[in-house]
Amino acid sequence: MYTHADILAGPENDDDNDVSVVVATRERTKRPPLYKVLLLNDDYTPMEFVVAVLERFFGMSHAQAFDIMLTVHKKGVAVVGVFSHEIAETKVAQVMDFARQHQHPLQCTMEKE
Ligand code: TYC
Repeated sequence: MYTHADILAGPENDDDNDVSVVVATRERTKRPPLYKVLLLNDDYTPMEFVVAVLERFFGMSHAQAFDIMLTVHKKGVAVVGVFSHEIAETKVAQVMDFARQHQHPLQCTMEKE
């Protein structure tokens, strides 16, 4: 180390044997957490409405949407997509608003993956 004493002594008189070491630290980049968007089954929302929701808000083909709708109908719940927090929140709000507008009790939620 180049100390105050060394500065006073001058460059020819650096009398300690300290060594300066530069340590490399690994850059730590953290990926943002992802959220699963879940669709829940109920006894009243028409199947065709759920299929329309999956096509409209999750970009699924009709066949894909029908498959996922049947999975929710039979199992009670299914993951319909995985998104950033902000996108997941938007999807949930869009589905809930659309269901409310049509007076269906369809429920959509999100959870950290
Ligand atoms: N269980 C509903 C019915 O029999 C259909 C349905 C499927 C409802 C999926 C909600 O997320 C759902 N009409």
